[in-house]
Amino acid sequence: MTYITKPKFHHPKLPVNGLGLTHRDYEGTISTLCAGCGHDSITAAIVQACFDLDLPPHRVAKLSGIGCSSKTPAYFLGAAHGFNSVHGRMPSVLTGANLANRDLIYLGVSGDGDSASIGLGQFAHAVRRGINMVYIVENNGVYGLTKGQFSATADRNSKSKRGVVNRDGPIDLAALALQLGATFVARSFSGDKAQLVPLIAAALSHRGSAIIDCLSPCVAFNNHAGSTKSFDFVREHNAAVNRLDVIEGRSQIEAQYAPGEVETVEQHDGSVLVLRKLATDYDPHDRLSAMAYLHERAAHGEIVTGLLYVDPDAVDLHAHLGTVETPLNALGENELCPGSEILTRINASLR
Ligand SMILES: Cc1ncc(C[n+]2csc(CCOP(=O)(O)OP(=O)(O)O)c2C)c(N)n1
Ligand code: SF4
Ligand SMILES: [Mg+2]
Repeated sequence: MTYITKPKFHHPKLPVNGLGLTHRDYEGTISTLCAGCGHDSITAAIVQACFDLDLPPHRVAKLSGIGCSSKTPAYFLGAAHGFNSVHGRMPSVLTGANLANRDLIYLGVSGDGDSASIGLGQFAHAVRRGINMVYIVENNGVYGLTKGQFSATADRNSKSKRGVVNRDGPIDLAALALQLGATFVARSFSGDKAQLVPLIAAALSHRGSAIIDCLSPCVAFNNHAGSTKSFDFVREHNAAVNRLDVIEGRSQIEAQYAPGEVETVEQHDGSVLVLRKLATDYDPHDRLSAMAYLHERAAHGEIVTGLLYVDPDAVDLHAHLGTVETPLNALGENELCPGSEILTRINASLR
């Protein structure tokens, strides 16, 4: 079974938003991810942000690649347009859809493998073109769906569950997005809903490439040697009547802390994230300072979270190309065919 629908009934007194819709109207099918996966928290934050903004779900187009993260669009905005593309190819599909119909709200959801490994080129070109989209990378440093290989965002010298040490340097997608000219760049943590929901809402209101690099722990690939509840132990000590993978449910990791503070978060595998939330006097309007700050804090082993950079006057790909206001897919024959006289003139100008 690839998806499980949710029961339709709900409490009649559920709070409604400005459109008269409840949270349930912004949800999708039941998640089939591992219990405690950070990606589910991001799904909940997307649901909350869209509810808060009174977004009509059918005005949203959600697109993804392949991966556990890329499965998540099934779990929110069930009434939205959806397209689950090929691994690493979501950005080009989103670009095409956006060019054809500029009137929809484009929400791309991807993983660190999807965007920083196989899809790095696609990510880079979508960002530099300034496509009007929200692009969320659910970043766990591994290929969760294919059982925990390092992705290109994994830190040098980090250890996989099998004890392999990663010798490659990491790609920082927020730093890269800044360098590529994204007009909204943020980083957050799946367990910090108080920070993440407003960031998603702000990104949805931004007209340009809005990138959110969201750290999202993978609970499945975190076995400790010697644990009797580890993935390997259970498999080795289990007479198989079915070929099943057993994944232990964990509670989601949460972290709430004030602006300007540093918070250490221990992940399920024992590794530690050192998060620094931007101070309230941080100025997010200076691209160069944002880049310098990211690198400076990274040198201290800290991961900066918050709104790193925003250009409130951003213009998108359609403005760069000078396309008409009417979505291209709504143009009729009259607009698309200028008539033989004008065509003759164009042809003459090209001789
Ligand atoms: C062209 C292609 N190559 C490889 C794969 C196998 N594959 C599926 S998902 C995945 C990695 C997913 O990692 P990530 O994007 O980080 O998502 P996560 O599962 O960690 O959320 C890979 C390598 C594939 N489906 N297609
Ligand atoms: S394998 Fe990791 S990323 Fe995939 S659903 Fe499980 S916890 Fe989430
Ligand atoms: Mg991943």
